[in-house]
Amino acid sequence: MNFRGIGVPYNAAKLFIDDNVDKGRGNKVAIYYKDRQIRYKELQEMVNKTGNGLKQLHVEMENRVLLLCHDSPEFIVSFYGALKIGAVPIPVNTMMHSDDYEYFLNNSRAKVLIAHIDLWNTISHLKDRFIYLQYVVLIDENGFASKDEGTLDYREWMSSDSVDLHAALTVSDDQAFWLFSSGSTGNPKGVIHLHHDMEFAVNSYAKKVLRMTEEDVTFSASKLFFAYGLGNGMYFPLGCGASTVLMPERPLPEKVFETIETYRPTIFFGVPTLYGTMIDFAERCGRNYDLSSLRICVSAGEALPGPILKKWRQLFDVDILDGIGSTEALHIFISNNIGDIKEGSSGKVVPGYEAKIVNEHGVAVSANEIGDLFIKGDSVAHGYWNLHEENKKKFYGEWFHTGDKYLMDESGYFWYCGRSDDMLKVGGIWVSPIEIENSLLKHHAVLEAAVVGVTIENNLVHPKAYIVVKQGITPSDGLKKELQEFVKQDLAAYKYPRMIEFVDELPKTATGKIQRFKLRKSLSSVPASV
Ligand code: 3UK
Repeated sequence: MNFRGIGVPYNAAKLFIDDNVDKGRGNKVAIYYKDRQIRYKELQEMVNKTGNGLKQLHVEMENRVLLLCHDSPEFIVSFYGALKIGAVPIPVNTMMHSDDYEYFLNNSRAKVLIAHIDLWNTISHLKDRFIYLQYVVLIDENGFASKDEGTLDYREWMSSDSVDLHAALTVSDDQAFWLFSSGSTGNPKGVIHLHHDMEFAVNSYAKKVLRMTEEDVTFSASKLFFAYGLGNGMYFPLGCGASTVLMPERPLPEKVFETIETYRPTIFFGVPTLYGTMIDFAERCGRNYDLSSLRICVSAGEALPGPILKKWRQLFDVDILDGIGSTEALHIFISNNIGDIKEGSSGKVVPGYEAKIVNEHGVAVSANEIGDLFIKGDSVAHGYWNLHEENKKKFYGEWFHTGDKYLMDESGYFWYCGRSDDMLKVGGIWVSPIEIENSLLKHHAVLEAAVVGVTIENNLVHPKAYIVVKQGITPSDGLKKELQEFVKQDLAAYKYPRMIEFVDELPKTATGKIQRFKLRKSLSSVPASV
């Protein structure tokens, strides 16, 4: 029967999961995880069971499902299971402070949470504050041992369901998934992506820049809950019928090296800080790690310093492609290319996207002039959830305002010049100076605080706090340590200020706004070791 208003069916789960089986890849390994190998056919069955399981929990089209998961087959299965029934999965950062999950759950109004049990245990004390949450499904690889009443065992929950599931009649412009992006004033923004966005990113960056094929095996040290990791480790390989290696542990250099040696991926994805620490580790331990399986490495999140690229090549004989992407754009839209790498630059516009650099009047600047970077392309998000004013500031018709300062040279290479706002990228993760300042201000000794990024070796950034202490308090090294510990406890630990300087006053505007640019300026004349 023909019903009006339904549109042409398009469902990303069909494309990324079912199509692989239909194309004869049923027996091919889709996921390597610890000692498990999950083939496409099995993956499809798990996705269908999970989709059916969600339906049993009364999840309907457009309902949100929050995923608080380590990198694992269950992450991928839950993501596509939700998509297949037209629901909207929202993977979230596993390293946040417990309060942040109250925000994610309430802001998204997710009905169901699928979580690894260790992560749930860190937030379950807040469960009375999750006002829309109805069901909690827990993944516990050591057998189910949840003490929380009403929680469901993932394995048991999905095992009883049918392996058959028809994709919901979503269309290409339906909401597919959200990713939370950190805002400069502290509150994360729900970035809404549509069903067609992943396919667009696969056909542009993954296929045209990385030249990914079904022969590839990907390994992303950046986790799946980041927009970067989500493509690298999930929808790029699945979209090309390739295989992905998932590593649930923290990406420490030794573990990352071991994982590459064990699974022999062909493409590796990391952030500049990780490449830096891996080089350092390899040099210190004097071991020759075998990275010969890699045909290319990728870096994103922040600019890749030229010296890191050079050293990596020297040690491992493989190139790193730096490219800039964002949560809003979904993935990388300006990138270096295989055989065409300009050290220190972000490269050229990825086929399928357009970029422009404009001045404060919106007029395009000439070559070598710094301006604001705008990009255009079909993977750019639909918008932010419930942030009407913010949407007006960032989404200009077809163009997205990245918030980055860039210049393009005469040869079309793009060079990163910094953020338009004060946000810091520390180890590839956004850190809001305001959030750190607010945390420091909770400490009894702190009168005022201002946080800026300090460029350390290799152009990497660390948060530094300038602090004015309250009267009667004597600044000391002991107090510095205490303040660092305090922030580690109050916020996600990675946000603590690596350096602290006590000052008599902070530079401010007449209206009392802290002038962070002045602090940054004073820093540029200070030796890098401070
Ligand atoms: C900065 C870079 C210089 C830039 C991301 C690849 O990082 C990602 O997404 P986020 O939303 O942050 C976006 C912002 O990060 N940035 C990212 N890459 C670079 N600056 N050189 C780079 N190579 O300020 C950008 O606006 O966390 C990266 C793929 C998907 C992503 N979401």
